[in-house]
Amino acid sequence: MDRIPSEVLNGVFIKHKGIYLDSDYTSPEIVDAIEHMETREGDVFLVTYPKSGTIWTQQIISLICNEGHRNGTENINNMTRMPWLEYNIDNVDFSSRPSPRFFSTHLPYYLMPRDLKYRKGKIIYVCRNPKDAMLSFYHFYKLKPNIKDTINWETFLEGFLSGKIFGGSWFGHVRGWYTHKEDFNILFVTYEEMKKDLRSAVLKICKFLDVNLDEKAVDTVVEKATFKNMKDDPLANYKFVPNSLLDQRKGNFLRKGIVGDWKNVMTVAQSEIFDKVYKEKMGDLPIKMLWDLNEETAS
Ligand code: PPS
Repeated sequence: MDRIPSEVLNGVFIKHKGIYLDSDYTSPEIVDAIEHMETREGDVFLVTYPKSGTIWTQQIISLICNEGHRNGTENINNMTRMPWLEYNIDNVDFSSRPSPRFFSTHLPYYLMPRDLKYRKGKIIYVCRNPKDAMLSFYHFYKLKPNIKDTINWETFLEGFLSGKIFGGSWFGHVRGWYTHKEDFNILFVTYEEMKKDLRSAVLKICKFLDVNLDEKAVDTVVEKATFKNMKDDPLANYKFVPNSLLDQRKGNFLRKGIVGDWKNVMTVAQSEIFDKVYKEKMGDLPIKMLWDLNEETAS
């Protein structure tokens, strides 16, 4: 995997401190400033590698923490509720937001606000098995108007495995956050556990956030966070993002929402190459990856 698949980077991404940033919407200066951002006790940061269940978890957190979201009396989209740290496209003044503040980010652990290392603020890290994240990412690339080249699956796979892709390396991201978890007040959740048992995942997040919801409220959170309902929910489905940023005429952000879709696309040879890289880069960590809900195979 030494060859750099330049099509995957396509000129709009710039390398900065080990990751690739979308230079149309952020800059090294913006990212560097985040390290010095002041955090507060009540802050909640949702952290993911791209395509791992971010907007799903945004919806869950927002529903848990806002009665007005649960009962439909507030008309605020999830990106407004949980703005992106490094892609602050609406120029939100983070410092003037009332507590508790909520943020979303794809940043690696070492670029996060330094205060977080004093366990000031909570982090929810969502991880998805990398074969499904990669496939979801491949489709997402097609929605980004600032990527002009048509990228084939083979090339994308190379880019993903070598980490030369928007967001950087999946392996570096997950490994970094996992091995530095003691430095943070952090809850790890997986996309697959949310798929398997959404209610249990919601309760786990409630506990971490110190929010007590009655049975009915939990039911509402679960109901409104299903794939089917999120797809039709204008506050949650990211259809509010303009086509100039994300062209959803070419495909849906909420695409399939399943575990194991990679099996429909990856050849046996591609999967074997992937497994080899996975073993080399992650094999020493006690992380259990669920590649398919039917199989319960963990590695
Ligand atoms: S991004 O661009 O990084 O913020 O994307 P992200 O939100 O992390 O990931 C998008 C994938 O999450 C799926 N998704 C869901 N799956 C199951 N249930 C619900 N409710 C849900 N909401 C979003 C979304 O469909 C993308 O996965 P794919 O595999 O492409 O369908």
